[in-house]
Amino acid sequence: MNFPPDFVWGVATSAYQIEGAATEDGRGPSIWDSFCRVPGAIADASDGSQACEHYQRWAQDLDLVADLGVDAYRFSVSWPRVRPTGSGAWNSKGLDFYERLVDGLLARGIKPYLTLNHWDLPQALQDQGGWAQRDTVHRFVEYAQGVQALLGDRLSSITTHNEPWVIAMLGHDSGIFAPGLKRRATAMQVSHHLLLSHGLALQALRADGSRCELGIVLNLSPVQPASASPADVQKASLEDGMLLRWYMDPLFHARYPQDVLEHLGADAPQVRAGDMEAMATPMDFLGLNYYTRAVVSAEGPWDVKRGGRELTEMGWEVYPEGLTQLLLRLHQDYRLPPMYVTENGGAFKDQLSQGRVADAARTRYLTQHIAAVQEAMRQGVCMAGYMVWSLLDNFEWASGYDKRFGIVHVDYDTQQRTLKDSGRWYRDFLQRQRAARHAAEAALTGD
Ligand code: PNW
Repeated sequence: MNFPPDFVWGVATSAYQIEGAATEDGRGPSIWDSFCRVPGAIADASDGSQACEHYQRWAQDLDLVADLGVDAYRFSVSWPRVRPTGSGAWNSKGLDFYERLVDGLLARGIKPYLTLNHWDLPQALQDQGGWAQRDTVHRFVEYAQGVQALLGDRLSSITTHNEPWVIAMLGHDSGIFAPGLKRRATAMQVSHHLLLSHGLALQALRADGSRCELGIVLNLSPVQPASASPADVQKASLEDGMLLRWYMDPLFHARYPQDVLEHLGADAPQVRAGDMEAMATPMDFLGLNYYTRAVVSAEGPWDVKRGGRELTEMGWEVYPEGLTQLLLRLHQDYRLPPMYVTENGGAFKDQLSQGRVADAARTRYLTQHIAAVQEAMRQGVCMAGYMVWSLLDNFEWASGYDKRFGIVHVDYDTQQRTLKDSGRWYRDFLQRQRAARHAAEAALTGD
């Protein structure tokens, strides 16, 4: 497989899933700290208070990232670590941590890709209504400006939000994620405020002289009808509207999709003059997290199809051609900046035995999805990079620690890290990519 020489290869993590140190050095509580205390919310009744102890072990973890030979590391900042109540005083010890992390990446020759909001909203802001409140939009813009003022000169990339659909729908409609609310109208207002805060943050960061690539990360899937029946086809089209067009249309066409607005009726969000234009502020990149396709039928809620295909431990179907389909469709329907796959990977039954994790299924998953990206590029889609989810086994939200996505195994008793076979494969793959890159450059310069 040959990719362009400037294609960015990476690995990804997020703050609440790996850092631990939930009460250290002045970090304030986040909505995930609170949600984890709700009985039954987390499958194994765990939380992120210790996780991978990355807050203490960051230097060792960055050595692992460097050993892989990636170009970039995608991580997120914990908002309540750097501004404990989301407004008011900043926490210098929290800021120091991210400064050490970013400098540590640069010292190892790795590009820092920073995400501002990977779900861990300060609880104090939730107490005032959270993302359903328009004020939170302005608190987020201040947060973005504060982080850029400190780190912007050393970052390659800033993502405003990770997966606004998940925050809105899983957090405020089904309620299976923090803050655990179950009201459609609230969820849609939250999605509006996330998109608005994204656009206003981009404007503010640019006004402050940003030198980073700026964008957003969406979780998208092709949404397919379970059968050719008109009812299933119609349902699939509506779910595609809720998942993909609800975010892509405002970001790129400054409008919400009409069919979804009509379906929502009174649950549609309150929109003020100027909001739609702000949301469509041009981006430097679009990030996509891809795991599987969605197959929907008129009767049931949407589901992953269990059509004999391999399922991961999450119950998600392994469906790499869906990634090619998705990228081609986006390329056809929108005028896009370069895209990254900012997350892709799987939870599999890993067994650590004699210092080795023989996770052939994960290696196969990654190989097939990287090939799917390449196929889209061959058909003309502009792709800037690909990142594996995840560097480490970590706190998998409502699933707790039982589901492991890492290419590095974590023993939660000893905090020992072990590179899995998939991690070795990724390292070797990247080495071959680099060798091909050098050969191509040598051919160009004629030596
Ligand atoms: C993403 N869904 O979450 C997140 O960005 C990661 O933090 C997470 O660990 C990873 O995927 C694996 O789950 C999602 O149900 C969680 O559609 C759930 C869904 C999608 C994305």
